[in-house]
Amino acid sequence: MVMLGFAPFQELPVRPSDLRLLPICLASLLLFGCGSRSIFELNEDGGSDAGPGSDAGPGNDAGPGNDAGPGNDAGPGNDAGPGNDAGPGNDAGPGNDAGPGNDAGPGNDAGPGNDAGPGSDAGPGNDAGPGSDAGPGNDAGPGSDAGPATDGGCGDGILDTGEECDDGNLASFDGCSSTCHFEQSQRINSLQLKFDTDSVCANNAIGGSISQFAQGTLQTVINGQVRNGAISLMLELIDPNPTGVHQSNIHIGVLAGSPEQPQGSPTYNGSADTDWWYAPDTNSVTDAGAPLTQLLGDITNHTLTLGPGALSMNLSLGNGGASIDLSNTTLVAPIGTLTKPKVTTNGLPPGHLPSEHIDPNLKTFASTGTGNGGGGGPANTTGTLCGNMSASSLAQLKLPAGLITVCTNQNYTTNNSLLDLLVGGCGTQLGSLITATQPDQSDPDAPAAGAGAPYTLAASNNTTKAVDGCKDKNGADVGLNRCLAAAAYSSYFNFSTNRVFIRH
Ligand SMILES: [Ca+2]
Ligand SMILES: [Ca+2]
Repeated sequence: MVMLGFAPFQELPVRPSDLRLLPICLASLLLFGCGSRSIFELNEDGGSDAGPGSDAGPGNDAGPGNDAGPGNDAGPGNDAGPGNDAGPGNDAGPGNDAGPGNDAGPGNDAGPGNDAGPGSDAGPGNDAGPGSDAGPGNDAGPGSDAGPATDGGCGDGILDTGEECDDGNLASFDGCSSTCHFEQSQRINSLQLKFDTDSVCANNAIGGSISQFAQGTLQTVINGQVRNGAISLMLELIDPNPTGVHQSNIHIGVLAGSPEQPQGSPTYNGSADTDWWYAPDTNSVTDAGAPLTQLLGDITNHTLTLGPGALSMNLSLGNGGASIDLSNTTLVAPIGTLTKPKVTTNGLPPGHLPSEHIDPNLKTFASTGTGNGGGGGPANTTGTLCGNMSASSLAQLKLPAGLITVCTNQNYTTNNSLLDLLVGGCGTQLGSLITATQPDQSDPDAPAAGAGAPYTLAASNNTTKAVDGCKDKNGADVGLNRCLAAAAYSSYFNFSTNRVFIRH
C-alpha cells in the first residue's frame, strides 16, 4: 500500500476493520492528508492534530499529547513550541500559557504554575521574571507584586507585606528604617517657661528667679526661636511603635536640628510644622545618623514618659546661642491622635517622599503634649519637661544688649552670661526682673567639686560681674571649672510636639 510516501503506514499490519475505513481515509487525504489519530493512534509531523498523540509538527494540537511544534496546543500535554498553550501542561515556548503548568517562556501566564519568563503572571506561582505578578507567589523580578507574599524583601523599593515603608535602601534615619519601619520623630513646637513647680517637676530654680515683669519677655524670645526653627529639639523613636498605645523600654533619641527650607516651599512655621523636613545637627548624630543621646522611656495608656537622663537643648537670648546641657531630665506627654503621614506631591516639605513608599494605610501619632489636639499655644501645651541646666553651659549663653540696659543694679555687658545674671540678679527702677539665685542641683554624671553640692557661686570682680568663684557644701573654695560642670539649676517647661521628618 504505497500511498504518497507515508512510510509508517507501510510497516503497520493492516486489519480488515481498518481496510473498511480506507476509502474514507483516501477521500480525506485529498482534502486534508490522512492523519487522524482517533483512527490510527499515530504521531504526525505536520498539520493540525485533534488526537491524543504527540505532535512534532507546526499545526495546532487540540489533543492531550505533547506538542513540540509552533502551533497552539489546547490539550493537556506539554508544549515546547512558540504557540499559545491553553492546557495544563508545561509550556517552555514563548507563547501565552493559560493553563496551570509552569511556563518558562516569555509569554504571559495566567495559570497557577511558576513563570520564569518576563511575562506577567496573574496566577499564584512564583515569578522570577520582570513582569508584574498579581498572585500570592514570590516575585523576585522588578515588576510590581500585588500579592501577599514578600517580594525581594526590605530595601527593594517595593512596599511588601509586613513593611510600613520601603525607600529602596537598608539605611535607617532617613524616614524609613533598615527594617522598613516608619521612623517616628517629633519636634518640640511649643516650649513654655514655667515659674512654679508641680508633682513631676518639684524644683524650678530658673523659673523661680524670673519675676513677673520678665516672664512675658523671655517667653516671647523663646516663642520666636521655636517658630523660626532656632530651637529645634527633636525626639526620634528608635523602636517602632506608630500606634503609641503601650510599649515598655523604648529607646528615644534626643537631638537638635534645623528645618530644611528649599526654595518654592510653603512658608516655614516651626509652631505648626507637621511632617516638615529637618536635618539633624552633625554633633547630635553619628555618621550614620543615629542620635548620640538616647533616653529610655515607656508609653502607657497613651502617655509617653521619658528619662530621667541627660540631653542638650539649643537656647539663645538674642546674643548668640548655646547648647544647654540638662541632667536628670524627664519628659511626660500625652500622645495625640493618629494620622496618616503626609506625602509630598511636589518634592517639597512638608510630607514624606513618594519614593519612600509609605503604607497608605499607616497611621502614626501626629503630636504629643497637645491638650485638645490643637497645639501651639500655652493652653494646649500639656507636656512636661524638667531638667537641671548645667552652670557651665549657662555660662556660655551671652546676654543681649536690650536686657543689660534695664539691669540698673549691675553693670552687665554683652560679655556677661546668663549664669552671671542668675548669680548677680537684675534689678530695675521698677523692681526686680531676675532674683539672684544659686544652683540648687548637681549633675550625677559630673565629678563632685570638693565635698560636693550644694555649691555657692560668686562674682568678686565688680567690673566684670563674671562668676569667678565657687564654694562646696562646706564653704570651702573649690576649682571653678569642676564646680561649674557639676552645679546645675532646676528648670520646668511645658511642651508639645509635632511629627516631623528627620532626613539624615
Ligand atoms: Ca520591599
Ligand atoms: Ca531607609
